Amino acid sequence: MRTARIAAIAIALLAQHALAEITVSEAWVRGTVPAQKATGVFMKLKSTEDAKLVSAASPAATIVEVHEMAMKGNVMEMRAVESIALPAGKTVELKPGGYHVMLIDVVKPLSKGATVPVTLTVVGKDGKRSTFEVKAEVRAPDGHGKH
Ligand SMILES: [Cu+2]
Repeated sequence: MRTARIAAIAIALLAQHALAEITVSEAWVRGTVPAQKATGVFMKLKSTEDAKLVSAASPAATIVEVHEMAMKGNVMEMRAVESIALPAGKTVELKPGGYHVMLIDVVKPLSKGATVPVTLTVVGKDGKRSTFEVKAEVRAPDGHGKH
């Protein structure tokens, strides 16, 4: 029910403000094992206009953050970022070792083959926000999901 309403709002906003159109492909989430509390969501995003991804939410986890992973010296570090830029017409990839959506305090283990809804909030260059839902397919855990 909540999902349907979010989708409807996103469509309404698009119609009113001619916002950037975002195409999402290959959305997936790394599966978790029972003791594991955090994992990442990855996808490819392409916007028709300059925009930025500012936040994410999902019923699969208590806390959802937009993260970046980068080498600092010779240590791989992860941090929350305010936004991820989506330059017009360019495909931005959220992938292991780079940007990702972080699911923290996963409600229950995510097993391979399941689908996780993730709601993304994007701000266009005019400052208008829009929200849309992505279905991320759960892939096999590989033990690298813990940060
Ligand atoms: Cu992370």
